[in-house]
Amino acid sequence: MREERATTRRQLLKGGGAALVGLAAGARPTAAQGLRSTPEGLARELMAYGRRSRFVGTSRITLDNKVNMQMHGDPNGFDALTPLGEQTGIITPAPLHFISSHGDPPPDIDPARHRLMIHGLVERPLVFTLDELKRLPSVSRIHYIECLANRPRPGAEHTLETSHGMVGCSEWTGVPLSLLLAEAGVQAGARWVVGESLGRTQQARSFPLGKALLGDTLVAYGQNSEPIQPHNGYPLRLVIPGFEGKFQLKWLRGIKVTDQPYVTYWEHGSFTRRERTPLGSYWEQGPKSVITYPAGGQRLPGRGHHTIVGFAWSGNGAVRRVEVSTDGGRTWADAELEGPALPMAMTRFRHPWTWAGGEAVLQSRCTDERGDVQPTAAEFGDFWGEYAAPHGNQIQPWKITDVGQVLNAL
Ligand SMILES: Nc1nc2c(c(=O)[nH]1)N[C@H]1C(S)=C(S)[C@@H](COP(=O)(O)O)O[C@H]1N2
Ligand SMILES: [Mo]
Repeated sequence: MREERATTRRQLLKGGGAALVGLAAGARPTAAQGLRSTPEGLARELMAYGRRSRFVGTSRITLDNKVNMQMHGDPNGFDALTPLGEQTGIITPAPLHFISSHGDPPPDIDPARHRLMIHGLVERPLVFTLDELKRLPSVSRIHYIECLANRPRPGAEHTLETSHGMVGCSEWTGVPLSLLLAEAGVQAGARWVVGESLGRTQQARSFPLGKALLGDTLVAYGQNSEPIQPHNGYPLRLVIPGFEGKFQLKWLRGIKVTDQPYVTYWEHGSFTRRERTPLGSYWEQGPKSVITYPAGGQRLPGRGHHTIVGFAWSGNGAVRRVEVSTDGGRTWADAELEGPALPMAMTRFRHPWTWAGGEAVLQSRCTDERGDVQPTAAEFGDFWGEYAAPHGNQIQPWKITDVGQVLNAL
């Protein structure tokens, strides 16, 4: 077997171009491809639709139903975490974007048969096919989506991903909801919008009409220049920049304009607090940041120079400033923002640091363009009380132990 491969490779080296050789050298036929797939065959195959090098194994961290039950009271969900520690730019690759789905596997929607209905308190109820939507003027915008369950937990031995992995950032392409509503004509007295989705549990959520009319809410069909992936809402989803993820319905099939919020099953059951109505919801997420290296679950390879890196984002707009403390919060220094700081998008920061050995506590603090500052866990607790908190944007301190292990310091 080994000799066979060596021969093929030698033959390839004789005949092939440099690019082809590069690909083939890293490619080994998998069981599924069987013996028919020669290195050349595989190289050709990957020219049609690429695949990662076999040396790259980054994947989402999938959560089992027990965790789902604890987090959402949902035994039938599908949840998976973004491998944030591996993300090197502001865009989360679609196959690695976190998943938070309740009660539903992704429905198998035939795009040719899918319809979006705009109805309720409108002058002209409208039904769109996907092709019709795609003929309308589209916009592409980079926005994060974050689940409200994403937060550090005091006393928990969580890793970067189990505390902060329910956020992802994509370039979303679609039609502004404001445009569709203008076509339909919103009636006087309309105040709310109810998004309606397909799927086994046919979930619906209410959000204020004002947000829909701002122009930044999208009925999206594209994610990072491809059709949205099934787990993230294929073929249509709502993208409501800066709002908690729960509102951003996947497998969207209806937009109903109403005069008051609905209290749908999921709004009553697991997504609102105290009041147990959509009015007890929280909307924009506050400024937030987290250091992704060195971060919980990692281990420093040795003393000396390291570059602290992380992400910041805010539901209020763009990130204006990120500060980093390497001494447990006694002193803070401005981190460098890397690349564009876009509104309601993940923004990358970095800060040089020398680990002299011994214990240290690292943390980051975000200030957004509205001037809001990310709270400490203590400030956060004072404000929200004992109650399982919304947004979860408190500062995450990471403790470096004297052997370089990184732990949750809360
Ligand atoms: N139809 C439907 N839409 C949904 C959900 C769902 O369970 N069903 N989950 C919501 C929640 S709680 C979150 S956090 C986001 C997550 O989006 P993602 O799975 O694409 O990351 O989708 C929202 N949209
Ligand atoms: Mo969520």
